[in-house]
Amino acid sequence: MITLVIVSALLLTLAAGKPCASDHEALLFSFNKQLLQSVDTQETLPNPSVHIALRLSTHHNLAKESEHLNRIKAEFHDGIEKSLRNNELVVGHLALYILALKSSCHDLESVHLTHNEMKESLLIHLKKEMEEEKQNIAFSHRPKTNYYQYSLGILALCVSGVRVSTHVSQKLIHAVEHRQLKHGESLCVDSHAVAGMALQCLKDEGIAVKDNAELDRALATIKQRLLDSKRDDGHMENEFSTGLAVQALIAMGSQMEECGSAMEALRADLKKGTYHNPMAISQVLPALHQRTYLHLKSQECRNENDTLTLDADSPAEVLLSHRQVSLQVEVIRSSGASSVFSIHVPRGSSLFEALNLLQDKQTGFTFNTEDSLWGAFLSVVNEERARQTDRRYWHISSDGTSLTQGIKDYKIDLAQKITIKNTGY
Ligand code: B12
Repeated sequence: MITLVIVSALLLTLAAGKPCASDHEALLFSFNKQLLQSVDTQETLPNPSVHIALRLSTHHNLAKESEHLNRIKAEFHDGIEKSLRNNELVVGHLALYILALKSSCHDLESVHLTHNEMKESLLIHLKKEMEEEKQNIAFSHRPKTNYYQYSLGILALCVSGVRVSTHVSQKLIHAVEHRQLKHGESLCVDSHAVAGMALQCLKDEGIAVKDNAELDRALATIKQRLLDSKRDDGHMENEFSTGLAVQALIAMGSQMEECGSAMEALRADLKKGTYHNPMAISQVLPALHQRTYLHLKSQECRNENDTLTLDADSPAEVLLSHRQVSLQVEVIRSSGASSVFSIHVPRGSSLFEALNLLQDKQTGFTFNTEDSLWGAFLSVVNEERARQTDRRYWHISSDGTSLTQGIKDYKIDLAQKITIKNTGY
């Protein structure tokens, strides 16, 4: 009897010591399907982050994945060339594009960007943009895009086996040390996670950096900040940064117990149905498979399990409640002038639907959005544009708490006051 108790206790301890192990195969399989479903519609633009997550998964639908890659090579590629014509930097999109091609073992040298009547390979172009970003950091202490994208750039070059200039990597190491990886006002867990994977890749690949000891210090700092961001419920910062944070911890060789509670939190989110946005799913799925972007270095694309199928039934229609909730919308312009609008909206409406109803009422409220990989980004309110080039954006909060989702994902379930404030970052 005593032996039985000891053996059971031992088994439990072993299971608890392996909390990163995926014991929820069925849950994971259906989450995987949900992501595949999102690429099966022509309505949304092809998304390289989604492609990477599908390719890092255990089960595949090779035909759908190949179709999706072709759409990325056509439509997403065109989008990058269009941005280049508008003289915009494309570091983040280009890095994800390269990683997506790598994830499907596609020959990178066979894909070129046409810019100023010149044809350039993706990696050469990314190297040039990273040099430009490095100059931006030297002159204005930050990249033109942001450190999240700068880190993705280093990661894509490193994973593709391309040498990263020591000046480029040094700028990221320095930024980590000087707490410059921010999201709005606070330290950005997502950017730390991507920076961690990028710097770990340099270390693993033996790519020369200015000072090896400083690289190790930056990696230790990142790891500590990720662990410090852990909340009581296991999430690291929030539901949408935890996936990347876990990926980074795995990549940095963390012990299982360091990410166990975060993994549990992700599984609980899955059960609750927290993730609908394909971009959010794409950042969580690899972690649940215990895979990281660093695995793309050795991606082989051979003998893959091709059993992921789509369900025939269409997604259930969301029925809005007849009950109305009252919503106040306060707009604070860059001058500080504020105006408040009131409206009743069906319970369960998205903030986007609510803002549309408010706009239709012609009370003087208007808004506009821009497309991004995360969906609709609120860019213009009451004819005032918060320009990213001026480092401004419309920050959104509800009853004083910053929203952790965008206007299309955030649902209005209770009466509340939404504040939309033109803010510098
Ligand atoms: C940098 C960043 C910002 C910057 C973007 C400007 C810049 N040039 O740096 C600023 C500070 C403006 C910002 C604002 C917001 N952000 Co933000 N942001 C990021 C971050 C760290 C990187 C995005 C990026 O550059 N991606 C790389 C390129 C390749 O992809 P991209 O999609 O084309 O990039 C653009 C969009 O991501 C867009 N963007 C940035 N944030 C958000 C948020 C939403 C909801 C949308 C639709 C678009 C969007 O800006 C990027 C540059 O143009 C991500 C982290 C992550 N895990 O992705 C969070 C992240 C996307 N943001 C998030 C949030 C919540 C917001 C805000 C809603 C916060 C708020 N309460 O106001 C606002 C957006 C409000 C609005 N006006 O619609 C969440 C989204 C989660 C979700 N479920 O939707 C993330 C995942 C962070 C997190 N873990 O909480 N963000």
